[in-house]
Amino acid sequence: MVTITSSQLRPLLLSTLVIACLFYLYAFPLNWSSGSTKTAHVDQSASSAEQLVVVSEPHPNLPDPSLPPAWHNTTRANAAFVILTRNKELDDVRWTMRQLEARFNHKFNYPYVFLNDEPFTEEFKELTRGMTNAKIQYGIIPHGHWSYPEWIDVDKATALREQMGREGVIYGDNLSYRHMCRFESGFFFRHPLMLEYDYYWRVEPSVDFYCDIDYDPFLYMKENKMKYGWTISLFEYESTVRTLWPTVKNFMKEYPDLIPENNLIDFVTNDGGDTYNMCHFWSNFEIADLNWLRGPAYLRYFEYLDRAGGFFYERWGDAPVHSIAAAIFLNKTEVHFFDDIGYRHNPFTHCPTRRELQKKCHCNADDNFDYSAYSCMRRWEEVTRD
Ligand SMILES: Nc1nc2c(ncn2[C@@H]2O[C@H](COP(=O)(O)OP(=O)(O)O)[C@@H](O)[C@H]2O)c(=O)[nH]1
Ligand SMILES: *[C@@H]1O[C@H](CO)[C@@H](O)[C@H](O)[C@H]1NC(C)=O
Ligand SMILES: *[C@@H]1O[C@H](CO)[C@@H](O)[C@H](O)[C@H]1NC(C)=O
Ligand SMILES: *[C@@H]1O[C@H](CO)[C@@H](O)[C@H](O)[C@H]1NC(C)=O
Ligand SMILES: [Mg+2]
Repeated sequence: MVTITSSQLRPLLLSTLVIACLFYLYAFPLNWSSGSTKTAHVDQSASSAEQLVVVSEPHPNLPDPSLPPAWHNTTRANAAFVILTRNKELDDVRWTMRQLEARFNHKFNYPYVFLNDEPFTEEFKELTRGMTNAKIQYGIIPHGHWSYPEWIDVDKATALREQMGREGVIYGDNLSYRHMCRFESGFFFRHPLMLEYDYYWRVEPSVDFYCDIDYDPFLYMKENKMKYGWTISLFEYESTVRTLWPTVKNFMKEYPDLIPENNLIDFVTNDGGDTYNMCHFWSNFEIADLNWLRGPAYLRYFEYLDRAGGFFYERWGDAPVHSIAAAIFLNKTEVHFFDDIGYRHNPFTHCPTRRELQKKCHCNADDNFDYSAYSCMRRWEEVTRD
């Protein structure tokens, strides 16, 4: 008779178990794509293994991984990034493109349009070309879009600029900054390279993009008939726009037919239109409709402001100019707050705070600017509340 000691029993039991398992698998092959695995998983988590093995399920708001990604849809908007910049900002441009590509554009390949008042260097072209698979176009700004119009008194403009400099106004004594603001207010959208596009996303060197953008914001704008999109709003320096609102009021009086009744004017005024409350969308980020800017209402408006001279005699920024246009010409269904686009332009950050958005971002929600003292977010919410 064969006696089995307890030390011999263990390997025997083990091999019996293995053989039994193999037989089970042979008889009932596992089908990983069938519902049976799900049942097995549930059974397991119900047992004592629950404490040891925690399976993290995908968040229900994330796209279903078994479906093709959203960007496999080949429908794209007719759109481009537009970046006004100088050759010396090359490294800052690359810094930003890296994030834009990683967070969004490697999946969509929207083209880039670079604009400059001087020719781009070969180095600039070569080292931006290397950052993306998308088409890149490099444009020079026509002289008339970056110079004094003939009706401006240059001596008066110079004197007022020097005075603003002495008063310590930010960019107060800076002529190129004024050309930049006038160009962004009235000309970028009619640069020859921009004429072929319907939507633009404005980007500046050295800005940050913090969140995965897994859908197409251009198509979102198009499908929802939206004309202007933003992420940060804030108060303007009053000393730069003293006569802007009086000029806008005269414009509205002269062209009442261009002003729809149901607009967003209360975003920029707290007293029914009497004075400007300094609120504006920060225009270093914009996703918007080029045909709106190229349309008769906006062009009339820009021409009116340009004639008034405030781009040179004061220091009107393109941000209040665009924002006031959005407020007087558009309604709340046509202006979109891109809460899901985490973004920083020094010194302010928009970082989504809702948990399901935050999960796709690498910014700190505590840095979110939306409800700080200089933000116009509260005004926006009051104005767009139903
Ligand atoms: N080509 C060119 N671009 C400029 C010039 N000045 C400003 N920019 C661009 O215009 C945008 C706004 O200028 P920036 O200095 O960032 O102004 P800020 O954001 O108001 O402080 C940025 O994209 C700059 O690269 C200039 O003289 N020439
Ligand atoms: C696996 O399960 C799926 C879904 O239940 C079923 O369609 C498929 O035929 C099964 N495959 C095999 C080999 O049993
Ligand atoms: C004018 O402003 C630009 C920013 O747009 C800045 O880079 C430049 O140094 C300023 N020039 C002077 C003379 O302050
Ligand atoms: C907003 O304007 C659009 C275009 O003019 C119009 O179709 C829409 O009905 C307006 N919506 C509201 C809420 O006024
Ligand atoms: Mg900037």
